[in-house]
Amino acid sequence: MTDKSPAGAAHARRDEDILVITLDHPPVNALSADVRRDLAAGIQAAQSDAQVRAILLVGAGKNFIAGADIREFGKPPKPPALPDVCNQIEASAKPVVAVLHGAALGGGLEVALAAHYRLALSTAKLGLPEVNLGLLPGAGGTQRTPRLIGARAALDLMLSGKHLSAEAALKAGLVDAIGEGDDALAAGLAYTRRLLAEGAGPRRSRDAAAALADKAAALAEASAAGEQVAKTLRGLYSPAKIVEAVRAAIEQPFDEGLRTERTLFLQCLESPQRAGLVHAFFAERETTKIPELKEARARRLDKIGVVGGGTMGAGIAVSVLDAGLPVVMVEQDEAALERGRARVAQVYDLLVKKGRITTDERDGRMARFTGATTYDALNDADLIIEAVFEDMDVKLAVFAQLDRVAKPGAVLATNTSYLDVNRIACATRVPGNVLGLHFFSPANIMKLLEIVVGEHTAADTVATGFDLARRLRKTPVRAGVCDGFIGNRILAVHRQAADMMMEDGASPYDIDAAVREFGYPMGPYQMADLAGGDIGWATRKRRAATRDPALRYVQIPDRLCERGWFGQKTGRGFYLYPDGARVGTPDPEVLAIIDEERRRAGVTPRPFTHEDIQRRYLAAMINEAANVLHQGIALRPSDVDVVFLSGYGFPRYRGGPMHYADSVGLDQVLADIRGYAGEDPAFWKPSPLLVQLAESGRNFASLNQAD
Ligand code: 3H9
Repeated sequence: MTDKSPAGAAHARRDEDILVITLDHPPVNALSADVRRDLAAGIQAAQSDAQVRAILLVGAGKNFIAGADIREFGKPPKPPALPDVCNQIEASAKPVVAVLHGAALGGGLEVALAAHYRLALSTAKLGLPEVNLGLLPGAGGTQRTPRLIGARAALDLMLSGKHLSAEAALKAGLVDAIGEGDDALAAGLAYTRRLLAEGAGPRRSRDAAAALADKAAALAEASAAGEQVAKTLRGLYSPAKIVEAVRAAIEQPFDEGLRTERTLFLQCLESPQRAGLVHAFFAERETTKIPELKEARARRLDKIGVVGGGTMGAGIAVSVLDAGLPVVMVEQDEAALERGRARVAQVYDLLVKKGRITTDERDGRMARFTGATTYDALNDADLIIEAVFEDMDVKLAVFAQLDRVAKPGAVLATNTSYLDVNRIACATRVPGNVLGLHFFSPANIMKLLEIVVGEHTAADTVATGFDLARRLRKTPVRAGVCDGFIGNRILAVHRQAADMMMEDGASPYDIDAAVREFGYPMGPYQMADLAGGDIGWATRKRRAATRDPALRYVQIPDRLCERGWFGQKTGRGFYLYPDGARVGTPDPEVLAIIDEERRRAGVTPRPFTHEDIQRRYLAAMINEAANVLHQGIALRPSDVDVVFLSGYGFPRYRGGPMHYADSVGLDQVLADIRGYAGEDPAFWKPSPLLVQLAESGRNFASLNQAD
């Protein structure tokens, strides 16, 4: 072997008559400007080197290439552009082979599609997930993929952003062969030698014609996808552009199609949705960057205890069983335990029915589940999660028992949504072992896990909470102690803003519609009906004694709860749910109750446009989020964004409330709040952090960068 060039982001060396270009840009070989430059130089050098008969592209480390370098989006472009590099690869006079292993995603797959032959190892994950970042495959992917696998399969890949296994990719026609073992270089060299021995020359995807030969059928597939997008991916910008690009692949010659793709890609790149989605991508990867993980390691987790077999306890148990860990559930008596076990079994039976898991998988998971009616059964658990009734005295009693039975070093977690984790910790002799693990319902589905760090919580207890989150495939966010932590504390405030608008003249149906129009899947009153009005009512009653009398209190939700209208589960709440319907219909009686309450409160109703509603709702959310940041309850603005994106349905393409606030401009948000303060200065108090940032011309993102 001869070294042809010094090691760079992509380095080339000859192995007999094959030039091996290794993409070497940790951690995932993203196609940064340096990688593109070196890759292009390698391809060019091979053309004039008489000793080179073929070129092999391989990734260093675990991945081929995870795509374009996402960090470069929004910055001035640096040549060479990726589409040009792909065209250069495809134009090579000598055959180019790509060996795909680990991530071969986005621009990474596009590089491979521009190569002449593709070998995939069993570790390969192939996909065009640009849609998740508000983009479309912009390096020829929208033109080459349909030519290789047809319009329907290409659209499915690009609109879903899903990953394909090597086998699925072979079946689809995206790769030519599957290689043995996990040594990408060895497998790639062997495959390339075989191709050379067979006399294989360049074979260009741009010339593949069979898959789009039936133009009319392909156009019909594109139209069907367009209709589907309009229905199911409502509000998203890039999916329609993907369909348009595929249409160009069908109707236009290749080079013209590439130009169309470029125009559409640049439109997506400039869109605020791309900025929001890329922000969300990085924000989710930031949440584990916390001080405790720098100084401590997680404790060992082999067995998990769950106290309480209600909806929450059962959901947590399923989540833990899914992760391959054994669970022991403790309930107060046999009947309650049986109900808890039945809830867990019911989840798995449903998954079997839907074909998501096999009966063997269900049985395997249930075999890891044990139940008990005494706390002593928890004495060998490494981490115990309490999920009992949301009442401080009940929780204190449970923690006193856990303190008695838990083995030394066991982590004790409370799943409380609001209560003081510091007080709960003090019910034990080892408050350093106690933290909050706030799961969201249904706990086996919702990604968000707030990890609540109390004043006594030890760093390795926190690290263990994050390790559990990783194993459960949750998105963990570190939160400090306060009433409601990050999410529920902020929610309480913007829900209050919504209630005030309801009393002042907007109907709950107007408010829900405006919030949906903003991009939420449902509005706050639909959400309240789904969650059950009794839960919020209990919290309001708990807070009644400590409520600030200067703050306005809207009684409409209480009036509904007093009638037993708790939402879906009782057949009516803010909406009517006749005959167990899951989608509610507006209820004239609710409107009459609201009118009555307005009269009682002496309010003359006034109209609110959808824009008015959205502005107030968001301003209240952003202002309280700023308070949460100011008080150190959340470590950074992007953590607040993640909480709202993964736990509360905030539209992902808007990046989360903090990113959204930056995009609107903090001076604008502050001006709105100051305007509303004229009506109600007690509620609309600008957060000191918001004032400080707005008045110094800074934004929330500047705080993300500071840490
Ligand atoms: C594209 O290709 C556009 C083209 O069509 C057109 C261009 C003209 N760039 O997720 P992890 C970082 S769009 C930069 O924790 P995992 C990530 O931030 C792109 N950085 O690991 C993290 O950094 P840190 C289409 C990237 O093993 C570290 O790598 N491609 C990129 O759980 C590890 O990541 C995609 O959308 C990137 N492309 O998952 C794929 N990718 O350590 C996006 C990752 O500082 N990537 N990083 O926090 C993924 O889906 C996952 O990262 C992957 C690995 C599956 C690869």
